[in-house]
Amino acid sequence: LSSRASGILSAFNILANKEVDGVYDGQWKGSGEVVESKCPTTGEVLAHVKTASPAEVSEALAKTREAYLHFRNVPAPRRGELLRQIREGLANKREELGALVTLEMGKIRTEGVGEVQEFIDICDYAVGLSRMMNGRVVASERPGHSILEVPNPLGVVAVLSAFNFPVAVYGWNLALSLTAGNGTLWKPSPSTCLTSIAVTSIIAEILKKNDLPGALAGLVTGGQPVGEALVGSSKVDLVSFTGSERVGRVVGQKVMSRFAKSILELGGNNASIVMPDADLSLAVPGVFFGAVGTAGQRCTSTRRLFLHRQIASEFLERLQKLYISLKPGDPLDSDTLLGPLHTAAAVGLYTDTIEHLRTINADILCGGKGYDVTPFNGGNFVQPTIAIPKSVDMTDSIWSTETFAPILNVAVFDELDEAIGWNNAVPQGLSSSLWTRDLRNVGTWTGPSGSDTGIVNVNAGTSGAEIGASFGGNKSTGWGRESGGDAWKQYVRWSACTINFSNEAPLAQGVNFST
Ligand code: UN1
Repeated sequence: LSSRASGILSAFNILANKEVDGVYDGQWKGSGEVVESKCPTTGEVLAHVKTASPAEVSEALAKTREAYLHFRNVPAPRRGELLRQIREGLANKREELGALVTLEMGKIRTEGVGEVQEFIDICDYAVGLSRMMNGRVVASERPGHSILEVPNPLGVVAVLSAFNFPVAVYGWNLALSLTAGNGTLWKPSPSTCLTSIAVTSIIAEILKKNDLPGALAGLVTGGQPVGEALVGSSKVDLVSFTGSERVGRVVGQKVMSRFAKSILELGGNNASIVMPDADLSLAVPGVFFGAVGTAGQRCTSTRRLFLHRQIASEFLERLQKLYISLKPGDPLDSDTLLGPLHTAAAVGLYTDTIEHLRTINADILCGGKGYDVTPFNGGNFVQPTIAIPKSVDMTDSIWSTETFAPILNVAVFDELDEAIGWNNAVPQGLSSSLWTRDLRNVGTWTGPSGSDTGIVNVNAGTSGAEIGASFGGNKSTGWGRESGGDAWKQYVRWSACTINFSNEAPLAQGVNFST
């Protein structure tokens, strides 16, 4: 193994090319299929991970349920104190964990560390929340009666997360789930097992110090069979799934068929709209980061760009300059802005989409292929691409399909309403952004005839949301909400409790049932 990799792995006691346990339920184990963790930058195998066997998945589920039965009686502010310690544990390893994300996922260093920061931030949020998870008192129509809306811990939350945010998405879910008094079982993407093992080991240590069962934050690595076992299990009360629309459709239906709860974070197909009055010195770099940051592998990445005719050519000229200045590099180097795609399969999807752009005679302004020279042989590097398809019919697959790669499709408009129509005309509804200095445009954009996405920005790009607001999308993105805002309300069971403290027992609505 390269020294580049082994130093990073040693911070988490992961030994080069040794088999690593990929299951934690209070104890580390793993006797299922062995999967490789591969570095997307160099192609080298970082480690072999022993994933969960079917028996280990059921055992972990039973242990997480048991842990919940204990933990639900721990007062919420004490649960908050646990979150505070987890926050400290993560902050102590921020740089190391960020580097591991970069090594295993391929995103650049500042984004790897930024993702750990999101987990830290949501822990801070959860500490406060632990003293504010309030129900309410409702006015009863009957004398001597109170109605209380009470949140109680829900049970077991299964978190199925994706490769592109191997730390933050679990963090959002775990922080709320723990604060709400639940047990959580995590199935990460099979291609980012090492990161999930490192995160789990940090949390396990803190649970141990607090005499709490490790299965409160359990881990089952593995592929589709592990996911299916969790989604189908009557022992799981809430499934939080991040991934493709195709898989999300199956997950949603399965969970619904047993009347459990789900949070779905599926595809994004996010647009930026630039008005003629926009400050281009903000808008150009904003779109650049949105489209090229994380090599276009965020759910929130900018995939569609709608430019007002008056500024279109100037905007594209300035944007292309930034694209051309990009050099692929080792994402561990602090001056690299463009790392590799996560897998070779992702390069295939990129190539297919470029091929499609060529067959429909799109104008490819820059990019459109791999690099002749890359930092390491074997890395999944592709050139960020700007294309102008001939058609602006958003139902064409080039516009309506999400390709998880740095490809930005551009169209030119004359009226804001037309651009908003395009923004809303795709199945997905995660994020969108408008660049303007005109207050009237802002009102239209954020109002009833405006953008229909779950995240609606003004003079800020489509990606890079903070944890304080709830994160999620509408329509085929799945309507899920995680992280801040009111998202915590999904991680509890709600009961309306009517308490009669009078000496009479009147019926509601004045119904008379006396003999
Ligand atoms: C994702 O792409 O799955 O808003 C999550 C952002 C990040 C999270 C993205 N805070 O881009």
